[in-house]
Amino acid sequence: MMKRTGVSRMAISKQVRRLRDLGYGIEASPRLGYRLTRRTHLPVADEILPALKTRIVGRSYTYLDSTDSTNSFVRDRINDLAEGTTVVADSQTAGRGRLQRQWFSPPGVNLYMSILLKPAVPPMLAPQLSLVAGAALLKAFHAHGLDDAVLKWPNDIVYKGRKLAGVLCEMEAETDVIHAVIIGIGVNVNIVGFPSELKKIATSIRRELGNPVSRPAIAREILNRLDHEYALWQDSGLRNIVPFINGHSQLSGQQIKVVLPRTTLHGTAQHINESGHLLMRKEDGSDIEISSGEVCLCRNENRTPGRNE
Ligand code: BT5
Repeated sequence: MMKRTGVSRMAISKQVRRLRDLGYGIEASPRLGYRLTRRTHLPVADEILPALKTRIVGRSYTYLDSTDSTNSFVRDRINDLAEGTTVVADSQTAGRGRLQRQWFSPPGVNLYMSILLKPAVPPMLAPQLSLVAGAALLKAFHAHGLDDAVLKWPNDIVYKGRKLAGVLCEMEAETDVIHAVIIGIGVNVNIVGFPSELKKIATSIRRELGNPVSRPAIAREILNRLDHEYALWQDSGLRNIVPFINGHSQLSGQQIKVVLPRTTLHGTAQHINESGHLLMRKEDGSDIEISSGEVCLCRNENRTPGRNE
């Protein structure tokens, strides 16, 4: 092997040690060489990069055993990292959701990843990237047999009423220039035991399909699809993305409550428009465009009709 590859025996055995540490099974036979007996289920670079067909996403790839938050890891290094840099961790000690909420991030079971993008668009368009990521996630899940996965505007992927994945889009910008957008994606892949506060509201791919799935396979699918949706968005904004999302939107036609900083609105969710905003029909029949906010389905709520809190 040494003669064929020009790589020294020491260099090979160092790589073999590294791969074994990552969980690969490698048998060594004197004179014959090495044989791969078991792949790893970790989303390490060796499992991801050979299968990426991307233009930008995953151009640089870092795998971490553990970090506080992959979004924070990228944010602390924005100026040194190229567009497309992808950071994936096996666990997070301070995984974040929106508005300082926590993202439950235990080791060995899920995907926690952040992708750095540097789009040349005005900062007001950056929130659209949540929907770009949402479309990529939906397509990845549909391709893995989760046909009923839907998007709960603006950033949740929900399966039969339970949250399967979340997107946290963070931006570094000045008034009219984006320095970077970090797309954080958390996916419940093989977790089956949730803490009590999440039991009724969360699910995982494994719970829904009934068998464990390969984290690298899901990661590859998401990254390939994200690259494609990002290219589409750079070409034509959300025009060619929202029709797909509207076809898989949990909220369409539902009674909803939108919690805004100063008020709460009630109405019926309509479609998501090409700006990425949610249209809601109020009880007086007028439509209002919602650009951000917390949305709750009102199905089981008792409330006085015609009142906006
Ligand atoms: C989100 O926030 O849904 C965005 C989650 C993004 C997580 C990724 S992981 C990689 C990257 N690095 C980070 O630090 N974050 C990103 P939000 O819509 O605010 O939802 C948060 C709420 O979801 C929590 O308050 C819980 O109710 C619930 N939750 C927490 N962990 C969950 C989990 N693993 N699965 C389902 N629901 C969860």
